[in-house]
Amino acid sequence: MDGAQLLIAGIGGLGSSWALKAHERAGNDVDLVLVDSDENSFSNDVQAHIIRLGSAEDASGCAGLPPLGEQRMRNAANVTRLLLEDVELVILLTGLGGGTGSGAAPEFARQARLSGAVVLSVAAHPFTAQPSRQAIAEASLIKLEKHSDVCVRLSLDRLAWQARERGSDWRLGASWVEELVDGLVRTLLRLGLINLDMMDLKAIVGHKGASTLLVAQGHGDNPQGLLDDAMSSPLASLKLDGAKGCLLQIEGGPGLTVGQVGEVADLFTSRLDDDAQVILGARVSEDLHDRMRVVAVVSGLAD
Ligand SMILES: Nc1nc2c(ncn2[C@@H]2O[C@H](COP(=O)(O)OP(=O)(O)OP(=O)(O)O)[C@@H](O)[C@H]2O)c(=O)[nH]1
Ligand SMILES: [Mg+2]
Repeated sequence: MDGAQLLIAGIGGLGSSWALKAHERAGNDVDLVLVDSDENSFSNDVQAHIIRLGSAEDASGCAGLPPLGEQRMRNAANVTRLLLEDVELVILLTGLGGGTGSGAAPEFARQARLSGAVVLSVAAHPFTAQPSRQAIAEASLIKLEKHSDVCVRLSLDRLAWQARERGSDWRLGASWVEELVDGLVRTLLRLGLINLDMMDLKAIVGHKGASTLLVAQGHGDNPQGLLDDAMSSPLASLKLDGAKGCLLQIEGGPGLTVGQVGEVADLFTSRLDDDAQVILGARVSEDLHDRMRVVAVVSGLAD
């Protein structure tokens, strides 16, 4: 799609660190905003918009108080309005359970939708060993879901487990989040063989019910492996059965064939409702060689 305005928004400490990483990969065609009350989230050498929630004197977070985070976000509405003016899609990343992300993320999403953007949120849920943070997260998630077109819930337990498997730090090694954002950006920003655009995305997220995002990478000859990879992502729950809508972007190297695209599409859509609306896009990326990447937005799921 030509000229779509995409914004990656990182809210709170964890959200900001993810957003920075994701933006590094997605490149400069995409805008980045970091929203936090903790100065540590804003490294100086980065081209990001910054929204500071709070004064420099108490610049160390909202101390687990979501109402404070929410109030400060509301107070920043004038700044946010300017930032969001031409934005068509917001990819919002946050970790729930603290004060800033839990309070400010739903309010940011609300403001973004008011300004006409589609909002895709990825929210990390705290470790099960942190019950008070879990309670904060649950309350916040209800609001974030309400104000997002798609809200994906990530489990930190599963992320940590997966990072251990890969031998990386769970906090920095959230490569799954980076891949997801990168895939979405590629899907919506760059032209493909079969072009997908914001209208397609809007059509899919317009279905009633819950929705989720999937991302997978694998070998072009092994569609089942791609699906398995998508299903092993650190989402808290994934039940695709009966979904009413699916936007599917399939990306492969120069050798990508129509047959391969069809095979992957069949497999990914086999569990959807018989009458599901499926919108398919495909593109060739030199850097993928014999690998394939799939990004899917699935909607109309049972709540
Ligand atoms: N165990 C552990 N969990 C963390 C750590 N950092 C973040 N988390 C988890 O990630 C969630 C969100 O944390 P942050 O992004 O730091 O919170 P915040 O939005 O900045 O909120 P405040 O700092 O309270 O204003 C928390 O609820 C924790 O579950 C950490 O260093 N150790
Ligand atoms: Mg913090």
